[in-house]
Amino acid sequence: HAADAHRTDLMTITRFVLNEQSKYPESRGDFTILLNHIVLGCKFVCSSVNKAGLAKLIGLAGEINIQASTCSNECFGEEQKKLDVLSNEVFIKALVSSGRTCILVSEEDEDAIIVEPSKRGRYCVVFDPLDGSSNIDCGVSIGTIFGIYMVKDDHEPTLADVLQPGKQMVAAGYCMYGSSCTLVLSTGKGVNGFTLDPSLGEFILTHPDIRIPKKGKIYSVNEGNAKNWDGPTAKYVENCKFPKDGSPSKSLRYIGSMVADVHRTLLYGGTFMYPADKKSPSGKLRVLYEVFPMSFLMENAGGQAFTGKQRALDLVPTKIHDRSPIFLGSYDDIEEIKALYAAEG
Ligand code: AHM
Ligand code: MG
Repeated sequence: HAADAHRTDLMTITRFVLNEQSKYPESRGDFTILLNHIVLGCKFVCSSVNKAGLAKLIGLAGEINIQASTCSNECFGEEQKKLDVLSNEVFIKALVSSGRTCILVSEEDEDAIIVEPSKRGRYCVVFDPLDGSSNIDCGVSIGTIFGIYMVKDDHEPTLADVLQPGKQMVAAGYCMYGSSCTLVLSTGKGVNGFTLDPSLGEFILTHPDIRIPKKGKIYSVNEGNAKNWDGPTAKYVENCKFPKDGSPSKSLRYIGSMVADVHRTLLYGGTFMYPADKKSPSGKLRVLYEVFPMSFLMENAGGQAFTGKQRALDLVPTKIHDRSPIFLGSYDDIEEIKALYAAEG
């Protein structure tokens, strides 16, 4: 039985990537090692996110204990680090110690991190260690987003190595800390999803070859910004609610965590948008570590990603924290948005 075989012949993320990389004779296993360090970061953040509510309670108990001086400072004395700061530190340390990176860009750090020469490798990693900050304190899904570039020779790393169009990425993915912990990855040939089995501490292939439905029934956008939208965005959302061709109106779903909203879009189809508006002419989301990785995944799953002007993966960032409007999702739905922008001129 196929189902039985799966139960005893586990396809872990490491095994999956090793299989993939073995098709390239020049592969030296560096990518697998890098990915293992990213996976370690994801597992750590997952466990911290799961304990976050509990940690507050333990913190309270700690104060009582400290008064009774039964507990050392080590357990409770230090004020708890914010989850996003903690996640950033964990990822930076994991990436540097992999010995496979040369430059890192994190949403949490203003400047890029140039890895010290003795720990350098060929990969550049851009990441948002914990995205969806407004959802952290209420236990709603949040996630980590990452994109990976590769440098060809071992020149001194510079910003030019990461200020590259998204289509040059060699891999991208995200990890969602939700009802389960799910890691979605593309190395440029399709998209695969892995779920953390907490009893094994391993990500197991649960969503092989994810293909986004060609057309969807959902749209996802912060409609509170509608008064500042441009014409094509307003018209598209109007069409979702009051279709002119007799088709049923679409459902609105918006979590406010890009990872969760994009994950749903990948699996169920439809559109996710963070458009430009009069107040933020470049939208909100960051090109390098939000727009690019998600656009890379969308295209690899058969969908599209559009900025309102061009294919998102063709953008050339000029600064590491650049922003861009983004419309991504099902192929046909993004075609509709592109047509509205084309009509606008
Ligand atoms: P953050 O980096 O402060 O968490 O902001 C990014 C998040 C995305 O996850 C999400 O798509 C978007 O902000 C939601 O923004 P808004 O609250 O304006 O709708
Ligand atoms: Mg973010």
